Amino acid sequence: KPKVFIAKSIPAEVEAYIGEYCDYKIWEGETPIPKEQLFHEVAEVEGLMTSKGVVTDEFLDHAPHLKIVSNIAAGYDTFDIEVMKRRNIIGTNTPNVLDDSVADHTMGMILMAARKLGELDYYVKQGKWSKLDDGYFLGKDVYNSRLGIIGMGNIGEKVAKRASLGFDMDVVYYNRSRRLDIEEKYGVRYAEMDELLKTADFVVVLLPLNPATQGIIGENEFKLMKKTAFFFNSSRGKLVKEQDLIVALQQGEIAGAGLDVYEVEPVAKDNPLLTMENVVTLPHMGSATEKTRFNMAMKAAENLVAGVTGKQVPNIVKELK
Ligand code: 8YV
Repeated sequence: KPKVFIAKSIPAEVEAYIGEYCDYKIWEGETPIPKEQLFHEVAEVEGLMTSKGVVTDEFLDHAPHLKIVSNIAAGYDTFDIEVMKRRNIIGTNTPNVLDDSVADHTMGMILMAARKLGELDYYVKQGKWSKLDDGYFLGKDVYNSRLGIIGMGNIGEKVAKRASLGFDMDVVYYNRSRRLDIEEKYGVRYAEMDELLKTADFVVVLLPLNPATQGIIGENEFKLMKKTAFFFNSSRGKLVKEQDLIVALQQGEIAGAGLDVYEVEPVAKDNPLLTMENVVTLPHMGSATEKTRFNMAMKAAENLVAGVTGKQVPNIVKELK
């Protein structure tokens, strides 16, 4: 059986499936696995399953037999695409299975920030609810407001559907290409980036991270937004110049934010974002439901097994096809 290494714990059923076809080892320690340890573990293997492993020349020099890196995530910004192309390494992700969970979570962040749900929860738990005066903790309505979605991919579509059909939001989106199918299905409208930023009450970025999108949101974008608007990021921290976001929040250029992702993760304890009451800070949990994480692991396992047994690999990322 081909040797594979699994760099994080996975459900027993997924492990059993891999065991049918592969001679496997699973990393049981803290994730991410330390780099030197990973280099050691991949010396003999043909397949690696990971969610955080950075695939570079240095890494591949330690994995001379490697055929496939199966990423347990939709995002694959950890892949150096040029290096993988040159060295003929298969790279896969887990598309589709997490879209609804991430969209639910994104709507949750929007509601949390707009209606101050986190603050209210904390207030009650601290035993402060003796009387709740009218006029305290007043939020902003989500329904009937305008949502601007930057990036209309699979997750963008699911957010657009919820916002438009469920929350009566006026949804505008910006994307490299028009998505007429989504416009028609959910009554959403394409807008240029400037118009979106200038008019939306809630702006959410749902783009993949790559050299073209890194730092796509910064000072200029926050300046264009309404002072009453909120900014959300459920995709990748590096899409946003985080220092510019901090300044925009400090200077009142925008009203608040909701973040599941950061430039550096885990976020540094002294990051000013963590002391701002108008910022919802979550620990990169968009896909984290039992069912979705199971489905992601299973999909990644199917990719891994196909890659090391010479079968057709279902989810090769588009840049490597
Ligand atoms: C995480 C994600 O990677 O799918 C993605 O791109 O960002 C998430 O699902 C998750 O932490 C995987 O472990």
